[in-house]
Amino acid sequence: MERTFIMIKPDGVQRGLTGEIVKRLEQKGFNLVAMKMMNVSRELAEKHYDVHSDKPFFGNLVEFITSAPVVATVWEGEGVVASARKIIGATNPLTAEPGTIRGDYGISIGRNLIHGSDAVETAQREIALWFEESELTTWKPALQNWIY
Ligand code: 3AN
Repeated sequence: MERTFIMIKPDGVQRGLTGEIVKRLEQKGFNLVAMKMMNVSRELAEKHYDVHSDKPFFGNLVEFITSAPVVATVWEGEGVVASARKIIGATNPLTAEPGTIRGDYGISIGRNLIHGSDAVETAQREIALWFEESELTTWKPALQNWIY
């Protein structure tokens, strides 16, 4: 089954949106298989965002993500990578559709509340970067037959 990495960023945690964000993904029918609150080291932040290392906002991005705790999660389900990106909404919260997490709760591109892997291969890389294999559970909700 497909998996994706979703991180509630420091602004999402500080604004008390952790429960709301988890709720939206849970109620869609996706299966939460790992979750931890943590401080992010500079090394982890730089690795996570290494595709942006030459961008002008890279320094601020690393500074921000290491500034306060985040909630790192892994979700499982059919098509979860692309579907979670839709639920999250466009990178710029001002252009993200209402009904998406960023569209409903954000204003600034530098404070867009949540990260979601952008492709299946990226998700595999990010899950391995953020979680030990032993932290990933494998369980199936009893309701699964009513979702698929
Ligand atoms: P997404 O998170 O929607 O996949 P990316 O991967 O393009 O977006 O960007 C990663 C993160 O970098 C974004 N979540 C945002 O916080 C930050 N970012 C992207 N573009 C900008 C920008 N022009 N100015 C400031 N921060 C940015």
